[in-house]
Amino acid sequence: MSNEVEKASKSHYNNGSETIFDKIIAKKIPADIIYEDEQCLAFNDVAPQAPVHFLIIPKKRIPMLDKCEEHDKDILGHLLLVAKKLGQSKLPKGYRLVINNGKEGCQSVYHLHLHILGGRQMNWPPG
Ligand code: DGP
Repeated sequence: MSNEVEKASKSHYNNGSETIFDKIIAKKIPADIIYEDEQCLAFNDVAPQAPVHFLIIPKKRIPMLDKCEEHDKDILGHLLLVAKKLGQSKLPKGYRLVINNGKEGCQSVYHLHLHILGGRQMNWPPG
């Protein structure tokens, strides 16, 4: 079992309580931030799975995709458009977008995040 799968197996939905990503948003702990606007933050993943691997998170505390509602459609669209903008500029040959949702989806941090991976040929199907 990989480290990331093990972490996900020990994590669970936390009723929307604070996560490490809230501390990154509040700048209480450091992160390698590559983009920020009023609604979201992007920073390099601490455990990269590809030469380029960063995360885009909403500043609003949304624990996971499953908890998104109709009123979250603007922020969800915004996250995708930021992913496109950063992906196009940093990974012009292509990139992958991943959202892990829940235990079997391998989610370990219960604050919604998009993984953007690239800088090498991606394989399919993913593990
Ligand atoms: P997921 O398994 O989809 O919940 O991915 C969570 C990701 O978050 C994982 O790839 C590692 C990353 N991560 C966890 N804690 C930190 C941290 O404190 N800083 C940064 N930069 N990344 C983190």
